Amino acid sequence: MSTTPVADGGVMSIPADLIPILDSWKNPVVVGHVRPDADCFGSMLAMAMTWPAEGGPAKVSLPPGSESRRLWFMTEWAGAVVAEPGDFAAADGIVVVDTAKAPRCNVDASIKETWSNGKPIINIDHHNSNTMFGAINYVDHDAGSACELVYRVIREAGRDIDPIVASLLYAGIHSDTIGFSLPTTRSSALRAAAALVDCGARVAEIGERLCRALSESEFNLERIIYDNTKLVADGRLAYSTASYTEITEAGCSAADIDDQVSIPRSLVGIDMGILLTEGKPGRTRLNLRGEKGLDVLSFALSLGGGGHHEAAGAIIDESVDEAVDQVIPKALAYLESQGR
Ligand SMILES: [Mn+2]
Repeated sequence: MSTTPVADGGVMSIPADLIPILDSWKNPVVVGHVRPDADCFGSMLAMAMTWPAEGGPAKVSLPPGSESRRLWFMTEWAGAVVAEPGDFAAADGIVVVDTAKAPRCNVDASIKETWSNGKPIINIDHHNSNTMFGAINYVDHDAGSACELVYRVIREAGRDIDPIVASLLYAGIHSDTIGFSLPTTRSSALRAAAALVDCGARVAEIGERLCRALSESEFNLERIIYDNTKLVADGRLAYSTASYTEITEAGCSAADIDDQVSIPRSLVGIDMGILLTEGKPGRTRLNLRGEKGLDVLSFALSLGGGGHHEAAGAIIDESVDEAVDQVIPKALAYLESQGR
């Protein structure tokens, strides 16, 4: 059933069997990655709305801990129904979006080992580190977002795009390209966004909610991350940190860590930006960003993580201070090895 798509007209074509199989499923469940971001919510919810189950909406896997204060409006717009563990057993197939590898799938802890048992998986993603774990894989590394790929699939399938689906997809494209500002902003992303606006995407409201809607707690966390930012290696590396205590005292939790790596990253002239956040005591998440074409994916992979060439991440089972001591010297050595 596996298909190798080929480039066609500038974008990768959809595997021929993807849409017929999707259309044949009566009870799909849609899965995204742990700590879902706007691209993950948007691609999951748009899939679930466009390929509903028989007699009701398709179920989306958003186990406890998936709630993001800033992004939960997307699930409310979609009227999403959250999958229970039993829904996986009843599913005839599973759609996984925006997720590089099966262990990163956001499923309830009680079914962590069994959720995909024997079910065909359609894997729609844009991560360079995608392991092609699906029966059908539509993995386009050149796409700026998973939402752009879901948009292509919906279009190719000839299904309607109502203003809610349009808004969800637009939000994901906007967010994963950081407001159409990253090198991943290809013309196909802009064309998809334009078409979604024509379908009724709520551009201004999404801009407001994604870019200008910080709670006071999130603002306080940003203040801490600004304050903790350090510029080292003659300005080639900027990094910042938030310890578990700082995160919780700001009134935030691990679910509020989203794209705050853009704070150290915003310094001019850097090659790499890193954010280290201790969402749980003794467990530190790294967000890595490469500038001027620096590939941070191979660095992330060397730390057991994954992602995209210019945006990647990893988890270190250490406190944030320990993680800084371990990671920053390795990051400096990595920069050297890349001739930076
Ligand atoms: Mn994405």
